Amino acid sequence: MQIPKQAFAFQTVGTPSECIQYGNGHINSTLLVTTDAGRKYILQKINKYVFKNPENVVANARGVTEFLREKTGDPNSALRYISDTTGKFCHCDDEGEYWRMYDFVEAICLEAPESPEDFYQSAVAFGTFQHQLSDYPVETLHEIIPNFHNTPDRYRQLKEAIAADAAGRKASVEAEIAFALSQEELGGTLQKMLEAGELPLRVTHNDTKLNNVLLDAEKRTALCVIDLDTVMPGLSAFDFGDSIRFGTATAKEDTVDLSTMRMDLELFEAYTKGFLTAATALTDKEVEVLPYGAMIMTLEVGVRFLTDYLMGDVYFRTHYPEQNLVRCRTQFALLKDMLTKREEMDRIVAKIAKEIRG
Ligand code: ADP
Ligand code: GN1
Ligand code: MG
Repeated sequence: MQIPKQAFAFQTVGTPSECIQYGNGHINSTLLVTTDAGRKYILQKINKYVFKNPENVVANARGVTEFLREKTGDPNSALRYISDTTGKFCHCDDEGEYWRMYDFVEAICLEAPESPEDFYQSAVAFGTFQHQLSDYPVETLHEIIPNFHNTPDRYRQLKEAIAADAAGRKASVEAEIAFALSQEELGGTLQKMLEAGELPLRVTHNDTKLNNVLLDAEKRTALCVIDLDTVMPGLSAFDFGDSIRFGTATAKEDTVDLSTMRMDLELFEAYTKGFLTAATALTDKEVEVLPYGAMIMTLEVGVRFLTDYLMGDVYFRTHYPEQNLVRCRTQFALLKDMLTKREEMDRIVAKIAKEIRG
C-alpha cells in the first residue's frame, strides 16, 4: 500500500520504503512500516472517536513503558516509542489526526492459544504486568475512558441506545436485548463489591486479550504486553476475566455457528495457574471472585457489541454490517456456557489458589 506521509514524520532509522496493514485490533489503524535500512516499525493512527484525548493515551502508555523498563532493568520488557522529528511521541498531522510509532517486535501474536502452555504464558505476562504496576504512581495516570469497566454504566448506555434506536435495528435484536436485560444483576456484582470496599482498585491493563501480548516465537514465553491504551485503575478480576473471555473460547469472537462456542476448562485452569503464580498480592476476596470476572467481562463485551450495533457501528471497527451483532451473539453464547460451568470454575480457582497460595 501507499506509505502515509505521517510515517515520514517520525525519527526512524532509514526512510520508510514499505507499508502494510497489520494485526486484528478493533480500535486503532495499525500499519507495519519497513525502512530502506531494513528496520521495522508499527505506526498507528489513534481512534479519535474512542480516545477523546490521544495525547493523554500516549502519555499514560509512555509512563507505564518507562516505569516497567526501569523496574525490570530489561530494555525489551515494554514497547519502545519513537518520537517525531519535533520530539513528540504523539504526532498530530495537518488534518488533526493523531499518530504514534513504536519499534516492531519480531514475535508471535495469537488470536487463540495453540496450547495450554501458550495461554499459561500469557497469564504470567498479564499477572506480572499487574503485579509490577502495584506501586505505579496512580495519580499520574489520566482516566482515558471514564467508567470503562463499570458494567452498570454499560447497561445505562445500552438502554439509551435501545431508546434512541438510531440505526433502526432494535426490532431485529429483541432476543439479544431480552437476554442482556435478564443478566443485569450479574453484571453489577463486582461493581457493587468495589463500591462496598470489598475489592481494591489496582492499576490494571483493562484489555487483556491474547492478541495484546507478544510471545517469543521459539521459546513461546511472553516478551511483552502491548495495547496499553486503557491502563487505568480497575479490578484484577476484570483483567483475568477478559483474558478468559477471549482465550478460553472454542470459537472466534465473530463466528456465526454458535453451536461451536464453549469455554474450555483446561485453558481456564492453565490461565488461572499463570495468573495466580504472577499476581501474588491479590487478596483472598479478589481470588474468590475471579470466575465472576470471566462471566461479567463476557457479558459486558456482549452488551457493548449490542449497543454499538444499535448505534450503527460507531465504536468497534467492523468489516460487514452485521458483525457487531454476530460478536454480541458469540459473547452471549459463551456466557451461557460459562453459567453452566460456574461451580467448576470456582472449584478450579480454589484448588489452584490452595496449591499456589497455601
Ligand atoms: P488495537 O487497540 O486496535 O487493538 P494494538 O495496539 O493492540 O491495537 O495493535 C494491533 C495489533 O498489532 C496487535 O494485536 C499486534 O498483533 C500488532 N502489534 C502492535 N504493536 C506491535 C509491536 N510493537 N510489534 C509487533 N506487533 C505489534
Ligand atoms: C477492543 O483494541 P482491542 O481490539 O484490543 C476494546 C476492548 C474489547 C475488545 C473486544 C479500547 O480491544 O475493550 O474488549 O475490543 N478496546 C477498547 O474484542 O474499547
Ligand atoms: Mg489490541
